[in-house]
Amino acid sequence: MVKSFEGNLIGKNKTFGIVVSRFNSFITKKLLEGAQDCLIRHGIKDDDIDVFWVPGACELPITAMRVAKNTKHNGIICLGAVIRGETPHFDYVSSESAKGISEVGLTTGIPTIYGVITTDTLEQAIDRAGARGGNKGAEAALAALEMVNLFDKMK
Ligand code: INI
Repeated sequence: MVKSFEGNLIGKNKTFGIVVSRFNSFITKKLLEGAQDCLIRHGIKDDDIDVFWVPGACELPITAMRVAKNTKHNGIICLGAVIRGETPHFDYVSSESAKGISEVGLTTGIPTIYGVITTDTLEQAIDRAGARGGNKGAEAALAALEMVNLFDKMK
């Protein structure tokens, strides 16, 4: 018989670290609100969420790695906003943060979720931070919950 494994979205007794970039904080604060709200509505206690602020998306990976090494958290959510209209090194910042965040998950085994908005314009970023395009922070929190629960089932 085929065995199928899937994570549910139950947050009870789980702890999460959220690493969030201060760059474009007008957007990232909305992502953080979305992520926290989503975690709390899925049963995670306030005290079981730690938030770590960093200067920009480039600092997300190293900080996520530090959080992962503390092993206190079941999952890590990285939040940032890279907007092409405002930076000539958009490609560098977005690809380095994506690669780095993925590496944290691969090397530590702790679900480390990429919740970085990469857009051409500020308007697109606003759309994805709680307006028409939903909230990428809440989506990242859901992915983190699912992965943590999936890994529990795989033990
Ligand atoms: N960091 C971001 O999070 N988003 C950006 O759009 C951005 N731009 O435009 O450059 C950005 N740059 C800062 C970078 O992440 C580092 O904090 C900085 O280079 C110091 O290491």
